[in-house]
Amino acid sequence: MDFLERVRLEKEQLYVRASPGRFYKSFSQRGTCGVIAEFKRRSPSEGPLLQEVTCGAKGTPDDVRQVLADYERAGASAVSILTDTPRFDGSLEDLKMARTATSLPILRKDFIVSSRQLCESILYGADCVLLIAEMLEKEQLQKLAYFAYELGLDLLIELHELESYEKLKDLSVPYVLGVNSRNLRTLQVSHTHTLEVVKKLPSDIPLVVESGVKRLEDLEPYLPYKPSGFLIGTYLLKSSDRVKTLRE
Ligand code: IGP
Repeated sequence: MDFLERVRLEKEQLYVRASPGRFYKSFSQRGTCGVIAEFKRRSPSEGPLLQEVTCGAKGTPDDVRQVLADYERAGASAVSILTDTPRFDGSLEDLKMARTATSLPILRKDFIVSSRQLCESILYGADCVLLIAEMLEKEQLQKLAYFAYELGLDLLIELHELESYEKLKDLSVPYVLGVNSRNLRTLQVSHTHTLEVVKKLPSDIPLVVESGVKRLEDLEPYLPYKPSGFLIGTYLLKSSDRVKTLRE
């Protein structure tokens, strides 16, 4: 082996990613039912969300700190930070603040279409990114998934329609599958729909149920299918006692 070949081998060993990260590990087991607790300032369907819950100045990065402290205290397994500005009033500054505020794994929640957004996610401290199957062509979805994995980001890949699972079948990087109860084309939520999708998906892949939880009973129908977790935002943000709500 000549000098250059030796160096190349050494570098390849150094930079090839050996295993998935903390986010993935927290949700890799079906039936553990951990919670990904979400921080978002507003949502297209609900409007502003923080006004009822913060006591200090609103719209400052400090909101993130307060809310995440509650989530951590209540035993969330991970947090999700909305960074989209036009629809959710979020920003990368919120992600940066989140990184200093919690040691829990952080999901960057945004509409990711470019590898530059993946680089940003790393720089601002995310452990994991969301990719939306219905929003991306199969080729683009796979390209972004491989690149994210190479960068050291874990993946939550979400779908609403069962048919979108076709785009993921030959993906060889590890990921957590999210089933979103909200149809992002219409913003309508249907748990009946999600339950049908969950029933038809393989029972051994890491799976998180997302959106539209308005009361604890909304979670019950899913329990026989042993999800790895639930992603909950609005219900927690609007609750007058987030710690108590999450502990229940
Ligand atoms: C949280 P809710 O209904 O509990 O606030 O939902 C989360 O699932 C939702 O914010 C979400 C989302 C998304 C937002 C799921 N997938 C994609 C923006 C983009």
